[in-house]
Amino acid sequence: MFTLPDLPYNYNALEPFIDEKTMQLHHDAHHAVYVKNLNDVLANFPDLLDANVEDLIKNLGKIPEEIRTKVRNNGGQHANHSLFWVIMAAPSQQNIPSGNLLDEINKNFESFDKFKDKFTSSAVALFGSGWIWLNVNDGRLEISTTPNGDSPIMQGKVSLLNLDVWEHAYYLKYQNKRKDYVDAWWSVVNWKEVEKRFEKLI
Ligand code: MN3
Repeated sequence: MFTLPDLPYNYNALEPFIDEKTMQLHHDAHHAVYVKNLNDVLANFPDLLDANVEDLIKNLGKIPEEIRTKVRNNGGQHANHSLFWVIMAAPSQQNIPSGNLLDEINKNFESFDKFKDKFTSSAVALFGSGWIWLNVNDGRLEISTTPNGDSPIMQGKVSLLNLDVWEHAYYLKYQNKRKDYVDAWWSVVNWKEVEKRFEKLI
């Protein structure tokens, strides 16, 4: 069975950038439902219920066709949110990455500010619901977007960082002002965790 991971901090830890009520609903209602739906759709497939969610969505071609779309949507969203919670943390002094990750960002995007601008514009430009990602693809860093619950894992990529731009992630506090949400979100990125994920790959 798949289980809803606990948040690694309190619901109000990301205030004032992301509000307590949004975090509570986002985790306890939205993410919980994706996990429940995934377990329900796999109820008759015990082998798949034992899988790791990342392996599950990496190999969608092996999922029986009649349940594939539901596994893609709910498995994708389970994996996406599980990453999203841990790459955020209470606002700290460390607002930018350091070490090897910063070097690599500078190499691929010229500077951290240019990286941030590009990521932010991708987030603002994405039509409808979806996610923005920082991936390692063929040994290089790239920014990508996915619609709905899709994940770069489905394309064989590894992600270091993601941002949820579904309206449920920001509507209570920011309404239609997605850019304000994205600008605020940079203050709660957990660069230590993102660096840790990068170090594991190199
Ligand atoms: Mn969400």
